[in-house]
Amino acid sequence: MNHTHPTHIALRLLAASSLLAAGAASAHVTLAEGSATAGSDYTAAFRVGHACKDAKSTTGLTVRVPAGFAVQKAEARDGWSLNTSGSEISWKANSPQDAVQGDQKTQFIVRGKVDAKPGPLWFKVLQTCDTGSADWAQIPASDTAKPEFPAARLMVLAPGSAMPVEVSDAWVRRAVPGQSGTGAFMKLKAPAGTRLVGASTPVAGVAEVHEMKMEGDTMKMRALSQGLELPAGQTVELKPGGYHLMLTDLKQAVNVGTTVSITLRFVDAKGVASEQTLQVPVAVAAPGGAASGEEHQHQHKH
Ligand SMILES: [Cu+2]
Repeated sequence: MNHTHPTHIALRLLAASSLLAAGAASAHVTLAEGSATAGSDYTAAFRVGHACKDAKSTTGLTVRVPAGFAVQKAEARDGWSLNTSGSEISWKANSPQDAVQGDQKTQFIVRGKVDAKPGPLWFKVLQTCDTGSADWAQIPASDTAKPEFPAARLMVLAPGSAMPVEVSDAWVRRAVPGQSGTGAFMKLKAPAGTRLVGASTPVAGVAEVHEMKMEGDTMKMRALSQGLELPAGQTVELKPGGYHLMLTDLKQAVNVGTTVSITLRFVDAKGVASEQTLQVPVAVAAPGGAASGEEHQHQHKH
């Protein structure tokens, strides 16, 4: 897949603000884009990736639209009937064949405008299945609470506050058992200028923003103590042989076929901090690119 906005699908960007609790399980119904600026147009794409417990398929979805979101249009789906009643939008499969099967992933889309004040805005979603249903309607009592059936959350941002950074082509280099470090690479594009100041991941004790440079005939690496500048609208590439995220003190092997959760920390020009958590796939080399950089991987001279 080669999406221009892989944050939507390929990377499964889960959270776009420090206020968001990370790590929504894939079984939950969540919004593909977790944040939006107050007053802006917003496409609410409700992601369904699992049927209800013990069910084979999803046969219906009902979104209870909260005050604070003005619906412009709910998108019809082939083979499904769409009904709007008051603040409720419902899709229903016309036949079992049209239902969303098991682990098939899809999105139910509602376009509109965010009228709410900054803060979390909750969309309660009833998922109905061939057997039973799941009502994603719980609003967590705190940022760290993890209810079993959380409502889908949209974090409404104040205009001018930290905008999510677009992340594309992210990957983590595979690390075999016993290997102490590896690197993570990606393209970053900040809509408003910001600075990548740090990162963290459960798989490594240390995650740092590094720069790699030739000094004479030696490749040297150093941590960027001031972070990495991301000028507005420009794509900055973290790649083997250049800027990268260095993951050291690895806690486990990092295997191809898995993903690594990485939280990036940003500070914008006004000093506003934000963070984004990504699920980054593990690879041997850059997706679609030439294998390179392996030879530089462990040349640490800090
Ligand atoms: Cu490094």
